[in-house]
Amino acid sequence: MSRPKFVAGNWKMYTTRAGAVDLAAAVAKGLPAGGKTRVAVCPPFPWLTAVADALKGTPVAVGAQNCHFEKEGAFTGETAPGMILDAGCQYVIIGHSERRHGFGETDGLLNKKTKAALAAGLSVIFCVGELLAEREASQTEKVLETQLTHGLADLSAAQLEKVVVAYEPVWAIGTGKVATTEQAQAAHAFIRQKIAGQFGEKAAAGLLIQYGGSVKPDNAAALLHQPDVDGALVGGASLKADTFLAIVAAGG
Ligand code: G2H
Repeated sequence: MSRPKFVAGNWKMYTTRAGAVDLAAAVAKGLPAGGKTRVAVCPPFPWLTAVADALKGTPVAVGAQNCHFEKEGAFTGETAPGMILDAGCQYVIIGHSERRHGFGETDGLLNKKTKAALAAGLSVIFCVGELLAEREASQTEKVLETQLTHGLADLSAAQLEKVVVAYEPVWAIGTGKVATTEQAQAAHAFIRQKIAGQFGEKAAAGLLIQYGGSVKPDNAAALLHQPDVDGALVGGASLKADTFLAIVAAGG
């Protein structure tokens, strides 16, 4: 099955309001003519509306980087999926390793967030990935299997159509150590096979699986041409329009 490529920029806790709007506008303006790669940017929460407004009428979608699992309530500092949708977003990133390992988010919590985001009408970029110690102990597949089994539990195959999986080996995030194309392809093929077991062959064949972890213009093309790599979740290199656009261009 031929799948579209999808490149998303995760701006993490960077940019000013003006910088975010300028970056979004520069990305939209610089999209390669005739390019088929789908593109999204995920700014910090306070800039979501401003960036969504700046991108109105362009093909660049907007995503948030996290959400709560309740529709509303006394949850100081949290943001409901419906609010993210209302701010003009189409996507939300759930389960980024910086949430899993920096904020103690568990598979059970991430499952609740995923279900709430989908119920609100958002698409989900669901992140999975192993720590260096887990890879060195040959636990990569076991970790991915557990994260997918529990994180995507109780979803239907129809709901999975609004889920993108991002494989982000934690040891490659922001470290400059990118997975080799062989390591990335092997993990992506494993994820697709696991999804086939969990949701069926059709769902697995249509699933977009992004690679994330030190993606840069000089390694993007090789990664994006792997048969099971359907795009990239880009951190550091998404903070400059020219480097992000070069990665988008590598997707075709
Ligand atoms: C992984 C990635 C974006 P970077 O966190 O999600 O960041 O490209 O900086 O490694």
